[in-house]
Amino acid sequence: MSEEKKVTETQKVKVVPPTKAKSVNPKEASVDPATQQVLAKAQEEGVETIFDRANVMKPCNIGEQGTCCKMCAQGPCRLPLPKKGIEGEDTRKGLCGATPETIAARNFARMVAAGAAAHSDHGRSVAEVFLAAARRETEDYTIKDREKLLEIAKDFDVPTHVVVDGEEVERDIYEIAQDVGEKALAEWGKQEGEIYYAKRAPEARYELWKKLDVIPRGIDREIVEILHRTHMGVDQDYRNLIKQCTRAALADGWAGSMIATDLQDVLFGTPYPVQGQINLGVLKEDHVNIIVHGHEPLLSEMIVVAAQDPEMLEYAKSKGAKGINLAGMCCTANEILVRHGMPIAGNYLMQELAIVTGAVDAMVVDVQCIMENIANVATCYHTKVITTNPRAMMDSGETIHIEFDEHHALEDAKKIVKLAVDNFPNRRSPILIPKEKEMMVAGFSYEAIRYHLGGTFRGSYVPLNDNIINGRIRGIAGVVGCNNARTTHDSAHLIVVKELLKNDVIVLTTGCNAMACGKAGLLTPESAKVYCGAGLEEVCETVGIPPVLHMGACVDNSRILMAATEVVKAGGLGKDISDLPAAGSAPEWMSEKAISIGHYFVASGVYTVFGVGLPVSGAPRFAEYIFKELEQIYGGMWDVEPDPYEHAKKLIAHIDKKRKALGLDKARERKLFDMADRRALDVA
Ligand code: NFS
Ligand code: SF4
Repeated sequence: MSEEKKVTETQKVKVVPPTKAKSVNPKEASVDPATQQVLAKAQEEGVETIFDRANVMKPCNIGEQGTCCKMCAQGPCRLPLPKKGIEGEDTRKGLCGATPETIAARNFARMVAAGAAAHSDHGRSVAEVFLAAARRETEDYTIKDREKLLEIAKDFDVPTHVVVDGEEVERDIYEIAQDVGEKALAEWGKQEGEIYYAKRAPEARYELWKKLDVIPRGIDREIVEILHRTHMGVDQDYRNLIKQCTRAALADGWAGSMIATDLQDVLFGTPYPVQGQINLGVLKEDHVNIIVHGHEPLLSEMIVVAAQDPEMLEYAKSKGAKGINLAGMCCTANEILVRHGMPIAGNYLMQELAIVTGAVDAMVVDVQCIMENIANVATCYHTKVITTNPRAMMDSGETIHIEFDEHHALEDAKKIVKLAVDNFPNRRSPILIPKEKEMMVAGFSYEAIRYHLGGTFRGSYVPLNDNIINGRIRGIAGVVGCNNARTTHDSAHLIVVKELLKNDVIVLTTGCNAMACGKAGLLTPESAKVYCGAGLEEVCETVGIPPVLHMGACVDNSRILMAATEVVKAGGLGKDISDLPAAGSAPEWMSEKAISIGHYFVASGVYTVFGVGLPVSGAPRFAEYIFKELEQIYGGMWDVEPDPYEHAKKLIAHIDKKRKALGLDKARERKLFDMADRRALDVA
């Protein structure tokens, strides 16, 4: 591609400052002190953020119930619940006769499709880069984790050894990588059969999926089929629509996302515990600050390298900076944290605020969860917003597009770093970097958990299972997902997690929940003493792990599936994921990806509770189906609970139900104080 095409500067757009009356009280907007301070700065400087907009624009009541249909131009057909509720038969219908159930299920299915597509398209990009590396078409990427490659080769039926002169020898690692890369990439376009990784699930789960006929054939196919089925006048049975949701969601969790995770591990290294720092306090006034924001680690991995380049550092010094400081935002941040210990500036709702500090010289974005308004906010400061992915460009504000290409990734990365350095002398607004920054330990891949629990030679999940069986650990919760401007930033995340810890539930986390936990100091081994019940505290202290295990980005929810599978395989806790004393939660979800994740958790046998609200309330029979009937089918089901205390109670109640079914309730009774004792202990 020519230079002109690769670097484009778009038109400047005027930013409309908010009126005072619209501004939200920072203390009500977030529980994070750094967020509060910088939000106040934004308001003083007349810069509008999502927090202010959420204060003014309320969500649509009909969309919120899931019962607005715009699948064809005879609509939008709007079917809100009548104020006095439904008396007698529900006669609501769209023009074509679509019931609220059909409409809500179609809308739900499209969220699954979009979420699965987002994760999986990320996975596809990784597979493409992986294949380029395997074919040695690029020098910038290499095979870093041989062991992991050999392990996944088995799952793809790729031979790792050949017989030469009657002797078995290992194949060239790049040859293996090529075969794996080709088979992995083919998972997207496969039309029949089964995705390879379905067999990674516990046998009972695999057999159940087979019986239910929900094993994905190929990733793209299942997503496209949702789009077809939800077109006007196709699938009009919410149960049948959910069945297709299962195929697409499993194609996300057990293929698109899982392949992304695995191949990233092979290219960049499987995460093992590393120390890092988090919150806006990681920005440095006297350094060039670059924020990498979005989801794919492909380019940011190269920016990590470019930012440490001695020539670049010299160049930064020549511009008056002491060095180059690279920090992450959203899941790109998690990716470079878990592999390099790179600092994180904040989670989803803080992206505009990072710019408002006045100290960010460049914000580099790739795909997903990037608010369009960062481009407007950047025009009020000196920050350059750089888009890098051909799928994700911006019309707002004044952005620069430097397209990333794996064949000269490091060169692209250096160009970006240089641009940031050149921008350092242009800082013009007063700088406010809050002092808040917390230490954290992250990088608990399921391999790392195995290692930490059992040691190198005897790495195993058995000690974890033993502690669940003896009741020191009550159960496992995967608490994940976004921030949502409709709720107080981080508040529900922290309440849910702290309630779980207090009740001896160990927490696995990813995404923006992981960052909320990090900022609140929950990702350190020391936090066990402060927040955990006696049993969990003892285990964490003995093993030396935090009670909340940061497993990575949102595609790494696939690691949670694998960890759950390892727990099943270690024995003593049933035969399937649905037997485990475990539950899933997304207290502040907002993205369609969260719905896809939620559904693959459910279809994998996990009881999954969402906060905020789910757009199904306008369709009572559909809601009943996903909240109750799915349990009969999958052993897992959806639930929704906006109140974080109730939310945590529901998770714990489910864990106890499973303990009872396993005959483990007695073990816990001996261990537990009652709830009142525990409340008195709570220092949070
Ligand atoms: Ni997950 Fe990560 Fe955050 Fe939500 Fe967005 S960053 S992929 S979608 S908002 S957790
Ligand atoms: Fe209305 Fe049916 Fe068209 Fe939906 S598909 S907009 S319910 S007519």
